[in-house]
Amino acid sequence: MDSTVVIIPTYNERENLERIVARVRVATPDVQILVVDDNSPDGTGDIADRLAAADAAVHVLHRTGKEGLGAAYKAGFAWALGRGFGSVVEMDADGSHAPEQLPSLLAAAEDADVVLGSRWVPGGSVVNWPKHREAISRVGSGYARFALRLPARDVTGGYRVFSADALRKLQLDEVHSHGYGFQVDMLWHANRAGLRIVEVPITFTERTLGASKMTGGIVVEAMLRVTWWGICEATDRVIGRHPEATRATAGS
Ligand SMILES: Nc1nc2c(ncn2[C@@H]2O[C@H](COP(=O)(O)OP(=O)(O)OP(=O)(O)O)[C@@H](O)[C@H]2O)c(=O)[nH]1
Ligand SMILES: [Mg+2]
Repeated sequence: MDSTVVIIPTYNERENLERIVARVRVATPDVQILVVDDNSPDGTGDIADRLAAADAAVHVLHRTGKEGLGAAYKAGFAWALGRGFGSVVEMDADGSHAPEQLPSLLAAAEDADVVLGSRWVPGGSVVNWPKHREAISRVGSGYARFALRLPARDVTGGYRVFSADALRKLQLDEVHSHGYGFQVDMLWHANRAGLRIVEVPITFTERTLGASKMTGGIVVEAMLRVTWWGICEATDRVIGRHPEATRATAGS
């Protein structure tokens, strides 16, 4: 089956969920939606159940408690792969990722294993983001890109398309990050797996409803992790254990 599912992780997104699901359904009527809710105290899971009952294209995965974005996505990926979807989209519930731009990401996915919605390529932008958030994101992205030699400008974004084959090659059980570092971790593994990664410009709009789950601690944790991965990456390259080197040897 070559169909697509959009995974929307939710934690306390009561004000946003119905609207984002409706926008996805209008922008891309052929894709399915999976809401992965971590037992949100605000009742988001009940809203998701109601939407799923009213529309056969909407599905819900209830998890017992908040375990972070990475754990929610990994559960969603397993659900999608188990049902034979051909591609899987990551999208936030808070409206930062415009469903109206999904067709351009899906078009790019025809020739790529991984498509990154990107704020930091020509044509990409951020709307209503405080300057300090933009600075943190740009510096964090630049640092991770440099430390891990990632072939992209926006390495922390969460609006992405993965082919099912890409997810299978990625070795998801080696992606351990739960919080903000998850997106970087995924991209790092994708690059090490030799996958074709392309960026597509997006307009990222700051949430207007609900609360951010981002904290200073999450940013610091992500920076420390990236530094450690950067050391692993550099060491692997020096001792010739890097997958790129192994592939080059196997191919020659
Ligand atoms: N299931 C689940 N979803 C989560 C969890 N943490 C965050 N999310 C969802 O992941 C998406 C991104 O989280 P946000 O709080 O928007 O994080 P962010 O986009 O980095 O921060 P802002 O830009 O301030 O909104 C949203 O849809 C959240 O509801 C979690 O632990 N479990
Ligand atoms: Mg957000």
